[in-house]
Amino acid sequence: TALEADFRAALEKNQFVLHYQPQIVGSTHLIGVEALVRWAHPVRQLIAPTEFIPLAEETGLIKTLGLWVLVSACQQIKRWSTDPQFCKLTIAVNVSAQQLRARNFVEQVKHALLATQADPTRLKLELTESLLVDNVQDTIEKMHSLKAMGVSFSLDDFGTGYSSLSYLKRLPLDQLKIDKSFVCDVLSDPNDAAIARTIIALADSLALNVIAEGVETEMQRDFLAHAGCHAYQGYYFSRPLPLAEFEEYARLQV
Ligand code: G
Ligand code: G
Ligand code: NA
Ligand code: MN
Repeated sequence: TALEADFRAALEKNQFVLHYQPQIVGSTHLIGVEALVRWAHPVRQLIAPTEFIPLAEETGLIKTLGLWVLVSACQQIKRWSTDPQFCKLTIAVNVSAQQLRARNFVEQVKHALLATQADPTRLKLELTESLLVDNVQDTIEKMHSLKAMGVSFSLDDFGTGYSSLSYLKRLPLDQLKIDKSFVCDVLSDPNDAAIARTIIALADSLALNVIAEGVETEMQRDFLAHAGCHAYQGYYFSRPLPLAEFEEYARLQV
């Protein structure tokens, strides 16, 4: 298709950019960002990932794009490392199933870290549950290799997939991320409220930290805080921002 040809060309021409969405603890304490990719198409407006990630998955080009995202995030970690305002931030990167399953995934991450000289403890990889359903043993081994370097792991969209609790126990995770579909109606839907509370309690029992995504209002934040979740990401704090705007946002936090 035309879009596919465009997309291949875009990978060669480096037409992608990362936006950064703040992750906050408490009321204002900035602890990190999630990196979210956008396609800076020369003719169209900035294209959202929902428009090209499915295509990238179908064509396998997600592996090339994913590597670009990883290296770019590591470059940013390195750039921030000399600035006292930014050097403690983590960057969370989304990892697709195809990327993780690649035989050389661990090598790719190591290479990205070494080539950019980024501090591995600033890199967080976001996995989704669907990704953990098959090849669990392989996933666990890869996670252990990367954790040995200092990389951390978050389980994205938690509660929406099919992973069983027995896998959860075996995976060397650091964080559960409460999916935004539960946060959205947490104040009005008792089921969503119960699910959010249960995920927070589960994280607590497994000694994992927990972050809620899709937090849009102060009342949602307060509900979550009351339930024991103290890390948040969402429009209430900020939408995903281009680098310069994110840096300006961060400077205003102190
Ligand atoms: O960024 P947005 O805010 O529109 O993201 C939409 C979807 O695209 C989300 O599900 C997000 O996880 C996914 N996405 C954004 N950036 C990346 C990326 O770098 N890699 C992968 N695999 N998915 C991404
Ligand atoms: O799928 P994943 O969890 O990786 O992607 C996060 C997605 O959620 C991105 O598309 C991001 O733009 C979006 N997002 C971030 N904050 C909010 C929010 O407060 N509300 C909603 N509806 N979406 C959000
Ligand atoms: Na994510
Ligand atoms: Mn998510």
